[in-house]
Amino acid sequence: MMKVVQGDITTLEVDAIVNAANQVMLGGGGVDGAIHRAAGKELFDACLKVPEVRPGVRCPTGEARITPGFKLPAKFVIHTVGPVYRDGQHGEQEKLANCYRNSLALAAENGCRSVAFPCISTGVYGYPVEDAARIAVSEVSAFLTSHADMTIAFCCFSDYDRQVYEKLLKTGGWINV
Ligand code: AR6
Repeated sequence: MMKVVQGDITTLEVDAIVNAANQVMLGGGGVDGAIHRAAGKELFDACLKVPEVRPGVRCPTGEARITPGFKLPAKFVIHTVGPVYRDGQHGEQEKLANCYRNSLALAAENGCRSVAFPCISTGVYGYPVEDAARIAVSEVSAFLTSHADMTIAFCCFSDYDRQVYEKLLKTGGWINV
């Protein structure tokens, strides 16, 4: 099932929380900073051990990597890197969809039954939340057709984001985007 929650993702008691990271994967601002602060220094050390695929890139845009959650209530952190939004004409949609697809595949591979996502790319990376939410809900609902036992939460930080997701789930407006 899918659900919408509002609040700080670092407090959620789920099997995995997803981090809106950057390619270097060593922390940053926004939800990334909050997750690193709450998980503790061990998360930084675990990220450092993730091999670079090329200099300065541990996780290319659209891909995902998993680490333990350390001090978090969540068992795992799945780090994914959303696209920086330019104008919607530079493959942003496909890259954002890949974030959800790859994060969910990694969660399933690691036996997670409950996963929480923040609104990836919609902060510093500038993705319009309405468009990002349609992609998020579309990918999650497609994934759930073959993983009906899993619970996926969209963890919204703001009232506005929560309303966008709630409206989408209520109207089914994500179908065929
Ligand atoms: N819990 C849930 N959501 C949160 C939290 C929190 N504690 N804190 C912020 N958000 P952003 P991006 C929301 O900017 O756009 C970082 O520096 C926030 O309100 O965190 O993918 C990384 O290192 C927004 O809705 O991620 C990258 O460099 C959403 O999380 C870059 O920012 C995503 O905003 C990634 O940018």
